[in-house]
Amino acid sequence: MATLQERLDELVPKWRAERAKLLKEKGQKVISEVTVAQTFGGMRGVKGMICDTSVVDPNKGLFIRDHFLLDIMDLWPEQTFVLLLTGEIHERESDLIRSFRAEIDKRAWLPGYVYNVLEAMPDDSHPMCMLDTGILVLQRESTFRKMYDKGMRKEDYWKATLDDSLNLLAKIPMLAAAVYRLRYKKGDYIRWTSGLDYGGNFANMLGIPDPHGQFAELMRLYLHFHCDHEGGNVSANTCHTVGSALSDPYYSVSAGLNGLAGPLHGLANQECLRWVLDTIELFRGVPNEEEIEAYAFKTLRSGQVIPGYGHAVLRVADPRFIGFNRFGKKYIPEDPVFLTVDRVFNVVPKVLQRFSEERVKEGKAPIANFYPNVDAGSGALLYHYDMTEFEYYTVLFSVSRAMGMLAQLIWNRAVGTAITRPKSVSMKWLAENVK
Ligand code: HAX
Repeated sequence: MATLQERLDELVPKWRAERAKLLKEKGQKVISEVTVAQTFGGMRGVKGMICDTSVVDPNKGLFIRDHFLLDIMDLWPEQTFVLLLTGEIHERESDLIRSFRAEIDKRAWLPGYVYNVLEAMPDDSHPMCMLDTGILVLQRESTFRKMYDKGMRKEDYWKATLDDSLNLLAKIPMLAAAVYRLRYKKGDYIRWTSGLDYGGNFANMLGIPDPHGQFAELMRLYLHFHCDHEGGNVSANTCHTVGSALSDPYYSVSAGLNGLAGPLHGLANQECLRWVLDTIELFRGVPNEEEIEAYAFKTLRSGQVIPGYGHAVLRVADPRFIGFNRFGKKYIPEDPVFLTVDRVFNVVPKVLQRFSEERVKEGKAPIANFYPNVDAGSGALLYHYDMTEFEYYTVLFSVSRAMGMLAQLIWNRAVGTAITRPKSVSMKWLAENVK
């Protein structure tokens, strides 16, 4: 039976040859320049790192390897991870996916000390803090660290990284489900079920009643959609930077997820639902378009952002938002929260455009993108299935994003990218040197 490890044994030498060819033929060519504004502007648009797992086209959205997200909506998370890593779509019941699932089954257990640490945390800890702490305490299990200490060869770094990654892929959903059940007092932990698919297992361990299997379907879609968004976003970039120092995947992924926990990044999904529910509460039911417009302007004029709208790279409605919207229209078209999200989508882009024009008149930067991002609609779906604890939503995002971060780490170790160390400059240097 072909395994993921065996397939990578075949692919890694090809990637290395491709890298060597690119560096030999084009190593000294220029692909980007940097303005003073970009040094203050989060390096937006500066091309300065490599990532093969996915690409975000500003005018289309996410491509996983070369596949547009909405063309591969029916992939299950185990297929998604294999696609991120190998660039290949393997059928759900292919030998490779079945052996991958068996590999995850074998590794899906959590040491007792992880539960002890979680249970010792304060009752009001943020679930993201619990998840990231759980991943960090698992670090003692790292194969990479053990092999490195024994003098592992550089060419083999990716193999130990893959081993850690498979363990993390198996353990993170368990850990995330344990955080949910403990933090929200849902009763006993629910263990992993051998033979059940990855998304189905996660849904099952959360323990949300799911008589028609729709919540499991939502989890598969959720894990697929949030998996990766190229290399420069805060979480992927942090994970990459920490990993570039040869910190093992436990340190690297935990660090990346700490970045995902910021409200301008993954935490926006909890903020979004809160904003939508506030409108429903304020207007005592699904608000009409005028009411949404008034509330949106009020939010903006009080100096806050409208969560779930805008993006650092995208300039169109995020296909992940569109995909979740399709799920909602199929299964819960009459749900009031879903209806509100849909109505917000009709109104907020126009509001942001008008607000942006006002900003420009006042000499401020325009808002670059008026459209919804991934976080604008997913909360309404979760809420419908009775997962009402919004602080938990970024944990779901994390279970998925770990796939992309791990695939990127393995790829970087396989190809051999260097420790990250861009050059910073001081304000004095800019003042004196930029003519
Ligand atoms: N509401 C109000 N103002 C907004 C805005 C929004 N939704 N989106 C952008 N702006 C403002 C920015 O705050 C910025 O204002 P200042 O110059 O006063 O600082 C100005 O418009 C220009 O910003 P931009 O170039 O359009 O956007 P950035 O690349 O700087 O920021 C953000 C991208 C996603 C951080 C931004 O659009 C935002 O804050 N959106 C709301 C939060 C959100 O939805 N975050 C999740 C993004 C997706 C993600 O990473 N998920 O994990």
